[in-house]
Parts: sequence; C-alpha cells; structure tokens
Amino acid sequence: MALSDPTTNDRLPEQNRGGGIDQDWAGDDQDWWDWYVTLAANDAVPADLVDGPGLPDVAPASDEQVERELAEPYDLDPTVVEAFARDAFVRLPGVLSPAVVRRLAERLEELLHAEHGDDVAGRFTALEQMWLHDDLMRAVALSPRIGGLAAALLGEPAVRLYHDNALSKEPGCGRTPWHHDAEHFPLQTTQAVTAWIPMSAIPGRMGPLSFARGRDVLAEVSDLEFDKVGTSYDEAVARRFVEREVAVEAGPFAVGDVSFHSALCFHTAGPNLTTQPRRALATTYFADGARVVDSPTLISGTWREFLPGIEPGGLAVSDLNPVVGRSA
Ligand SMILES: O=C(O)CCC(=O)C(=O)O
Ligand SMILES: [Fe+2]
Repeated sequence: MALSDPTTNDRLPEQNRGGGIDQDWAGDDQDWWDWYVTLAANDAVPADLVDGPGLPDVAPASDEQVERELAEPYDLDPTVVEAFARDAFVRLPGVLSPAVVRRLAERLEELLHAEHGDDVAGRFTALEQMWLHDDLMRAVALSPRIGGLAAALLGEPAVRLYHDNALSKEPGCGRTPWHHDAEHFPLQTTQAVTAWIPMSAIPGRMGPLSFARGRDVLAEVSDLEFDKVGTSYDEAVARRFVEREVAVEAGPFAVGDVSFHSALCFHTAGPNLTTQPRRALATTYFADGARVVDSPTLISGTWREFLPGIEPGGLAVSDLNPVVGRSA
C-alpha cells in the first residue's frame, strides 16, 4: 500500500509519531493491526475476487466434543520435532476435526461481528483475550492438545499462555508484512511459539500464513532497519530472501491443519483474494521461567494487557499466563 507521505503514517497514534520504536504503543490492539498491515507492500489488488472454500461441509461439533478433542494428546512423530528445530515452523495435519473447526468458526463469526459489526470491508480485524469471556475460545487457548504440542516442539517442560488472538483478513485485504515474532513478544527468550489455527481450508488465493524455512534466517536480515511508517522493511526482507535463495513455504492449509511457528521464524501472508474472510485463531505460548525484556517497543503492541502487573525485567507470570502445556 503506498502511503501518501513517506515520513508519516496516519495509522500511528499521535503519541507514537515522533522518535524511533523504543516507546509503548499508545493505541489498542485493533489500532495496532490497522497500523501494522500498512507496513506491507502490495501489488494492486485485482477486482475479481474468487469464491472461498466455505466452512467445512459437516455438522458442527457440540461444545462437549470440542472440549474433549482439544484435551486429547496429539500423536507427534519425533521427526516433526527435529523438523521444527531445523525449520522454525511446522504444519501439522488433523490437529482438529472438521466438525470442531466448523463449531469454532461459527462462534468466531459471532464474536467478530459483536466487536466489529459490518463496517470491516478490506480490513484486518482482530480480537484478543477471547478466552477470558468465551468458553469455546477458552477451550482452544487452554487446550492441552495444542499447548502440549507447543511444549513438545519447543522442547520445554512447561509453556505458559501469552495471549490468544483472532485474525480475520476480510476479502480484498492485502498482505501481512514480513516479520518474526521475537520482535513482537517483549520476552527475554526466543523459546516462544504461535499455533496458527485456520477456521476453514485456506487456499493460496486466500493468503495462508507463509514461512521462510530455517532457524538461522534471522541472520540474513538482521542488518535491515525496521520502518514504522512505510513498506521499506517488508520490501527489503523480501528482496534479501530472493537474493540469498531462502526457501519460502507458502502452501495451502487443509481443514484441521495447524501450523506452529517459532518466535525466530520469518513469516508473512498473502492478500485475501477471495470473497470469504480468511480467519485463523492464533495462540502464543512461551517457556515457563521467561522474563519480560527491559525495554519493550511499540512493536510489542498492547503487551501490558497480556502480562498485567508485570513490569519490564519481571518474571512473565500473571493470572493471565497459566501453564497450558507440558511435554511428556
Ligand atoms: O494472520 C496473519 O496474517 C499474521 C499472523 C501472524 O503474524 C502471527 O500469528 O504471528
Ligand atoms: Fe507473526
């Protein structure tokens, strides 16, 4: 998206316009996402949006079925743990059944509509901390199945919840800028992982989450300067990955697939060129024992909401950060 003036960004809250990034974010979480997507370079979005895949074509699971499925352990092959350690991401099939995805997608639609109404055309709409007031979303955020996968993939005895999220790219919404989440999480550890849980199949034209392969990719782009007003950082990362022949996994998600990406993983997502919102739940976990960094930045967004009462440098443990997963 071209901004009219390369030195300002209308989406930055007034208090965040001057200076660098070493400052607290002054808006709410939705303001943060509205700003963040302006940092992605986009080709002109074609007018001809194609039909989306729809929701899974099955009857929705009951709430009890959702709870039961999300409590069962997932049978994880050791080679997958090795792949995650090497690649910094993994996409797992069959983490959720189509009926559970359907039930969650229907609830998410209600929650998004209650919060954002109908005035969402072309936007990236978000929700966070749904688990505090919704039983189904709590079953996801505190899921022993998903939290257990997070702990096993990180190789940590226990992981805590950082936050939950809903990420809805409305039809025509553009790309998500290239980034890695260690920049977003104000934690003194890179032992953090996000489960990205699509609420339908996500074909290529819907903008699946896409990953640069390799735990060491960060080193290829660590000299590039973050740009808080325009798309120069996103473009520079994309250019560098082409130059250095970094492999990017941008394949579609089938119903029930869930990806896990490390805080070190560089990722992006394409535009949503379908008529259906591209929706995912994203839940982030971190290693038990982690501390908050001494100087969170504006890229850390509304971190105080996720770690209430914890000050910079403090142990990242509040009532909102229960231990969710333990590795066997
Ligand atoms: O859903 C997206 O487009 C971006 C999500 C993301 O960056 C994340 O979950 O870490
Ligand atoms: Fe991310």
